[in-house]
Amino acid sequence: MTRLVLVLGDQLTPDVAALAAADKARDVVVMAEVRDEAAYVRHHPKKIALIFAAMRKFAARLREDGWQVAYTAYDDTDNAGSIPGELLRRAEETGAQRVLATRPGEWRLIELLGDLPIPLEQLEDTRFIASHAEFDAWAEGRKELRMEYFYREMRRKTGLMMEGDKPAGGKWNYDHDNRKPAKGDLFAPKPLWFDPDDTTRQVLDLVDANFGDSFGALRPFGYATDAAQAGEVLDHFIAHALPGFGDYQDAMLQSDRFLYHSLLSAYLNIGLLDPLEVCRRVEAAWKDGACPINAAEGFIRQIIGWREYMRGIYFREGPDYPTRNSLGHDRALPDLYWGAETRMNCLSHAVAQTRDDAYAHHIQRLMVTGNFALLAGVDPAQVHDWYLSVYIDAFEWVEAPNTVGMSQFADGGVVGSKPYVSSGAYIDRMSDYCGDCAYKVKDKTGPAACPFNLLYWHFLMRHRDRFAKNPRMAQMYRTWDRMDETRRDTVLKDADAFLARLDAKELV
Ligand code: FAD
Ligand code: DLZ
Ligand code: SF4
Repeated sequence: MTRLVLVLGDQLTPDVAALAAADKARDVVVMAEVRDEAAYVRHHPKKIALIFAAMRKFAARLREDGWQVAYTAYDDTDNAGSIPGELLRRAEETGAQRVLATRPGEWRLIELLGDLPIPLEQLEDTRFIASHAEFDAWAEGRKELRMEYFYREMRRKTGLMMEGDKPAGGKWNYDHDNRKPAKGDLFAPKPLWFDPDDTTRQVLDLVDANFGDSFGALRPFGYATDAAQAGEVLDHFIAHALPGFGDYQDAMLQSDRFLYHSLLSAYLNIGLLDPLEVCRRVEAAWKDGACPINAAEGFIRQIIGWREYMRGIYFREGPDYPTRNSLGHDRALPDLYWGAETRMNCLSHAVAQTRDDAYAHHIQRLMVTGNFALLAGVDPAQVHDWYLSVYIDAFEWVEAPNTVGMSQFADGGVVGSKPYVSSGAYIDRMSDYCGDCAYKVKDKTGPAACPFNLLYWHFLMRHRDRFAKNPRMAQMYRTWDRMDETRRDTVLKDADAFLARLDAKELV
């Protein structure tokens, strides 16, 4: 009996669970570019283009491998507009009475598939290092789910950078060496981009016609759209950027948007690259002496540590996770996130880069856009929506724990033991933004004071009851209490005035 085999836009891996369990001789693969997936948030046009182009090329590859593929293009006249709709249409067309699917990376779609009126089996996605059962077994009974301990389990499990049962070099974590600020003359390698091929050019025209009004520049488009190209990006990263990856991981520079980052997240997340293979390549480079230990360890930690940990949290915490709001924040997301003019140079740069490339690196996401939203008390659901929309690599299983958990502390401390907040001093130390800003990072009050300086104290005071006893934050409250009272009043008044201007949509 024929079955339908669903392959979603982020499941573009030849041995993804549903394909591995299917029978090429009798089953029909279903792939569909649909309105509901393209529009559940206002995706950046580059993200839609990447997914559609990569889907089309993956479908062609499956056909070459002998699979029967029922592919629906976005502008096909009989497109049902949703994944369940397309499955039902194809079931009727082929007479198939069962569906095999790899479990989607988002509760929304898992639930929709669960409601399908024909039998559908959702197989666990095996493209990860830890299964759900392994993560849950690790988490069970722990008071705190700290990434570092989970990461050590993953090192032991994979054997990556291990010498017997000890970490290579004697330390699990070399993060201490990874905090070098950027200097204007830092010579970083350029990322590898591709000229769009015929398939990609057709997709770009389609996206332009249908999503041209969304926030973000569609062209120039240089992302890899198949596994071979993504492999070239990996080779390029290892040869040119990996050696500097550790040292400058947290740095931000106006003249260089990518520094030593890999730009591999989108390719990993849609299935063009395998996370374990990527880590083995990086380990091999370190063993060959091609990069220092802090670079290799730092990179591998991001993938087998943070990436896997975030996925574990998302599925363990359940469907309500993205809606949590433990700090009760309710401010509307300021228009500057959608490109409205701002005098804050750090935000202006991070948003412009997001608009142009659908990319910003981790510290820009965490300590510039995320930090500002948290300090200003923005509704975390709106912040989550923004991150899910604008980044090329954004899928809810990884985006939500990073945004709702790590960045906005809206999960009440599941992911982080304290909120990631900082004044302008951190941004000044790690970037060259402040020198070119209309605000003065050294000013703590007054019309030119850096808004991060004002809002930092405002945040701490708003949430004093909650955080004053946190041992990692108590020092900040002592510093505040030692400040002159008039000065404290001025800081809070200036912060209130700034927030009022922000709410009134004045230029800030
Ligand atoms: P590199 O700096 O080169 O890092 C290497 C790889 O490590 C990345 O490709 C990625 O796969 C992995 N990685 C690094 N940090 C994390 C992390 N915190 N969580 C999971 N994986 C990590 N990452 C996404 O893949 N999708 C998202 O939607 C996403 N949303 C984020 C939202 C916020 C608020 C924050 C603070 C971080 C978010 N991240 C997300 C994590 C991180 O910022 C990106 O993975 C990274 O910037 C991607 O760029 P890169 O490939 O050049 O990464
Ligand atoms: C993100 C996305 C977009 C923009 N479009 C499609 C699509 O048309 N068809 C499809 O199968 N998948 C798409 N995706 C990816 C899905 O939204 C993704 O599988 C879920 O969000 C789960 O991670
Ligand atoms: Fe950002 Fe403040 Fe620095 Fe301006 S002074 S770039 S607002 S941190």
